[in-house]
Amino acid sequence: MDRRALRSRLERATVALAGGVAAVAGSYLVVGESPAFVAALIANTTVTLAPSFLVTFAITVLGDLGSQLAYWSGLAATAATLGIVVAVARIAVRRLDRPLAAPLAVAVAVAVVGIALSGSAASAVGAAVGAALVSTVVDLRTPGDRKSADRTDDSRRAVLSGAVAVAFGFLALGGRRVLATDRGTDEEQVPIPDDVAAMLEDARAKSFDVEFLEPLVSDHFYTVDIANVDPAPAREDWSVRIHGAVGEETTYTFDDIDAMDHDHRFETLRCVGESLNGRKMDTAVWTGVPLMDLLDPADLQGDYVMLRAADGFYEEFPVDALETGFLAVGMNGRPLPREHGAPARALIPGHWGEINVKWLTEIEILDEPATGYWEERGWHGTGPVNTVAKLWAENRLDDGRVEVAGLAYAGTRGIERVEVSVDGGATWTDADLSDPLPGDDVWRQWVYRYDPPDGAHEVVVRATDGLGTLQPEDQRRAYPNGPSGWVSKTIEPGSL
Ligand SMILES: Nc1nc2c(c(=O)[nH]1)N[C@H]1C(S)=C(S)[C@@H](COP(=O)(O)O)O[C@H]1N2
Ligand SMILES: [Mo]
Repeated sequence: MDRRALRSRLERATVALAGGVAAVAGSYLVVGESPAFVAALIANTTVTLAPSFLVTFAITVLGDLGSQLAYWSGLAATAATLGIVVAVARIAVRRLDRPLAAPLAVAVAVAVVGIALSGSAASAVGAAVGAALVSTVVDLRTPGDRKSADRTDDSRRAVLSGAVAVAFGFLALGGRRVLATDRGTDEEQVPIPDDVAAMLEDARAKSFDVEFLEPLVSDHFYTVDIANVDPAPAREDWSVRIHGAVGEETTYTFDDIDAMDHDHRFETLRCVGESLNGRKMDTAVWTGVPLMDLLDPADLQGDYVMLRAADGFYEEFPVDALETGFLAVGMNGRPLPREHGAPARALIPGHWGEINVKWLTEIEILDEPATGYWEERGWHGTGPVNTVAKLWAENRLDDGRVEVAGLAYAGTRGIERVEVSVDGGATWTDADLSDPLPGDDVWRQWVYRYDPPDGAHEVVVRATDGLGTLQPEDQRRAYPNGPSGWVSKTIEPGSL
């Protein structure tokens, strides 16, 4: 291929890709990051189809960066897909000597594929307008210029298409922000019920006054899920179906749940995929109904249960664990936020986070054990959590002492004791524990203050659970059984 032909191919590819990018931006402008977003399907499918070693690497090594990468590769794959659609449309009408043939063909083709990807006409129209805009601008020429298309023209059009796509992308980002704030969120205006306010106050009062230490009700609650674009089922459309090995198949709508007696409970969640001293462990006050209130009328007849969700996630575990389970519809006195599973999620006390299924849609009772989403990928994350004492705060006090503090958690076994060593594990002293919050599955804070030796020294922390069991010392990585071991850190008093 000569250079001229190569250059013109590159130009066509750039214009097509720019069209794809503008299509993604156009859809975003109209529907935002909702399930109707044109990138949602591809972004969510790539995670599910990705090889499990890659997903494990992303979770355990890259953490939040991994989710960001997954999200952006989903956007890029969608832009590339729509770019191919743009290219095909432009090639199809190349020989028609009509000024608007290319933009029109692009608009129609992107709209059709956009509907297929998003199921939303509005989203598809946004995408079509974005792609057609790029096509229109690059085809604008001065009259009589037609035959003189040369290589300067090629590169000019390529650069122009890129510039239009980028400018439109920023416009969509900004425009979306304006549209979103305009509507406001009614949910945030709902007053916090008095009983929840009292629980939050209790947690505040029992939290130590230690700088950089997370309070007993988390300021920021972590999120982990397989959805790159979270589901957003409307309350009116949501229901949870109880079926399988049951005497009586039952379905509850949100109104049905709303009409039942609600409880509030403190509960801690921890992800099996976090690092030993990681931050994927948090506590909230949850509002909802005991799962058995829904399950009793169904007459359960199997020994296992599979929970299924609107994002295609599913987890299986022994049915006994449902006995203390909870269907949460509220968090810290507000309606359950979208990223934590609105309108309703399961809470299964004492177990790793993954079976606390968000956007819950089905409770299927099984006679035989089955395999959940993460267990298919090699994890063992459906059982009780490992005991841990995190070291999250290291401060130098005015009087020269060092203050170390953190949170300890052992699921429903509870935390009885936390010990600290400031000499690498040779000698141990008890840390102070925060007064326990009511509830069977709640973490506790610990704090310890000491006169530091000169220079660097190793601080080690270990917890004993409510059964009197000291946690195992050996440090083990998250995969596949969840992190375990004593947290240790080298502290240099001079640099605090
Ligand atoms: N539907 C659904 N529920 C889910 C997940 C998911 O990917 N999809 N992730 C699970 C995992 S691995 C964890 S650790 C917890 C995290 O809950 P959070 O995001 O509210 O902190 O949700 C669990 N529930
Ligand atoms: Mo998790």
